[in-house]
Amino acid sequence: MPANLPPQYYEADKRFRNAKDPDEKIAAIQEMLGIMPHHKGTDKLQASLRAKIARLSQESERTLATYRRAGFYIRREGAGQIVFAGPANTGKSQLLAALTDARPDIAMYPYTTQTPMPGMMAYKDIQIQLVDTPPLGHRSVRILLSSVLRVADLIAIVVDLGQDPVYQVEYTLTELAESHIVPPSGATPEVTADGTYIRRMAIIGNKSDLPGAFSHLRQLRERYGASFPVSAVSALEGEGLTELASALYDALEIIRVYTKAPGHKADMVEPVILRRNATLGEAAEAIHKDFKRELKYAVVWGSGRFQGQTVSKSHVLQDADVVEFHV
Ligand SMILES: Nc1nc2c(ncn2[C@@H]2O[C@H](COP(=O)(O)OP(=O)(O)O)[C@@H](O)[C@H]2O)c(=O)[nH]1
Ligand SMILES: [Mg+2]
Repeated sequence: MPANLPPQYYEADKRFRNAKDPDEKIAAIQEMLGIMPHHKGTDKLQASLRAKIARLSQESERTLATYRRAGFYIRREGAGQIVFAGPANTGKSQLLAALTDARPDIAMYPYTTQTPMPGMMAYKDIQIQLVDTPPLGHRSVRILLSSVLRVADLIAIVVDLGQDPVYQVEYTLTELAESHIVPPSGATPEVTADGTYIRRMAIIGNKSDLPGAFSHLRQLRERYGASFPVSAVSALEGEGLTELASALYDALEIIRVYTKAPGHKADMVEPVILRRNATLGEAAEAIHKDFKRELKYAVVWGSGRFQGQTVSKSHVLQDADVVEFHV
């Protein structure tokens, strides 16, 4: 070990040794490489860390290939990926069928759904991917599903409003915590030091048509309303679906930005999807990684103080802005 490594290096090294899967290990090593001073004295260490990354990448690919074969890998499509989670029979599959063109099996008995199934939900002029999943509770399901849940943009906890809703949410949160997946609390990074995955979450109370649904919904809102968006729907009767789509879009915390070339009409068909509060510079980067550097300024219609305002890279964009880039 070369001397003079900063304390953060040893913290990252500890994370590496505690990491449970190859991707977490790779992230820790990359952090170590970033922290350590680069000079002759660290050449050997750098080379050995890079070799470790290469080996772990192969391992990670193999794991992913296994998941793909098993169907527990869902390719992300559209403006965001929302993964359903919850106990059996809460109507997750019915909800996917109601909101998308996907046709999952729906049945009165539990464990009808055995693998995750995606579908695309149209919202305004974009498509949001929804993923139906097998119910949590089985260790094998939990292990395989964790790879899907950990990368979701939003986890939608689906509960049955005909039954004790708080119990169902607590059960789901406990199951997710077993996979090291927790909701955000304050300003926290996506993956914390101890390998916990922080994922945004929303609660969907389904079966609003059943007796008792009204008071169960009130219980949900009282208990969780401050921490999560809570929606009520009946997937069976098609009640509340429009409001749900809009609540899910809001919970994704994304914006749509339309681009325009100077002298041309704006492309109002395919918006660029950005995180809420994204800047003009980030919009340019999303289009092409070198574009941010080349960009001089832009003209914005929508969020500017007046229409057609010239703005710089640090300008914060809003949903539905039209942006004309100048290089
Ligand atoms: N009353 C009522 N029943 C529903 C609703 N949504 C689903 N169900 C029924 O609940 C059962 C379980 O639905 P399913 O979608 O398979 O649940 P999953 O296990 O969460 O995927 C089926 O018999 C559905 O017809 C709803 O909104 N209202
Ligand atoms: Mg199902």
